[in-house]
Amino acid sequence: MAAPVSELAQQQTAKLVLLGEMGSGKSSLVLRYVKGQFFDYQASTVGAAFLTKTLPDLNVKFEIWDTAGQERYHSLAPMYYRGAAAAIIVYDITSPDSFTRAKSWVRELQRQGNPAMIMALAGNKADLESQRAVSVEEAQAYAAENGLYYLETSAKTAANVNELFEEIARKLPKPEAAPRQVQGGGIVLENQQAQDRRKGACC
Ligand SMILES: Nc1nc2c(ncn2[C@@H]2O[C@H](COP(=O)(O)OP(=O)(O)OP(=O)(O)O)[C@@H](O)[C@H]2O)c(=O)[nH]1
Ligand SMILES: [Mg+2]
Repeated sequence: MAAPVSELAQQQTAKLVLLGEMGSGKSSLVLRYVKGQFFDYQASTVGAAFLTKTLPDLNVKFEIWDTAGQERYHSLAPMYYRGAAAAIIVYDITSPDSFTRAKSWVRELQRQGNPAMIMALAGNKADLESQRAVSVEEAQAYAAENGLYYLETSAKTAANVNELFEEIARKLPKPEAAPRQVQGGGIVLENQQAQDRRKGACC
């Protein structure tokens, strides 16, 4: 019996960038998601860190750029968000300044990012409810106005971390499948990236 189309689908590679104020928890979210780890002391990122994660069920491989929040690295950011299929903008629910900074990242991406980019807003450190300084209602309203997918997360407890990345993977536009005739009369489906690779296309 022929394999279902879903089994023939090519793996999709998607560039994903994390942006947000220093200390909001970008690296912690990525480490929790990719390695299942959390550190109470997490060194501040220098430049950016690169990690990958494959989601076999969704046929997606994320190439993740975890950027540095320190202002002095701001000028490097376009290098990481350009060409990204998705961005996670992180703020810390105990820090109103980090929410303001998140909004300025959203504005920058709206002006200079890929117009088709999927943008997610993550209110991190949700485990610190007693120190909350940004309400769910305010963040939700802002996200709705700006077409952002919004979740509160905790890298510490792992709450909503898998959900955040998986929902982004589900929202990625599917690569167009073009039928290709093969010997024996069968048809295989391959995506545009695979076709480009065969043609030797680059970058
Ligand atoms: N309680 C709590 N602490 C967290 C959480 N996420 C991160 N932290 C802590 O917050 C601090 C900063 O986390 P990082 O992941 O380094 O933050 P970052 O956004 O990568 O910071 P930069 O690399 O400097 O931009 C660390 O001490 C983490 O342990 C969380 O969900 N809950
Ligand atoms: Mg970091």
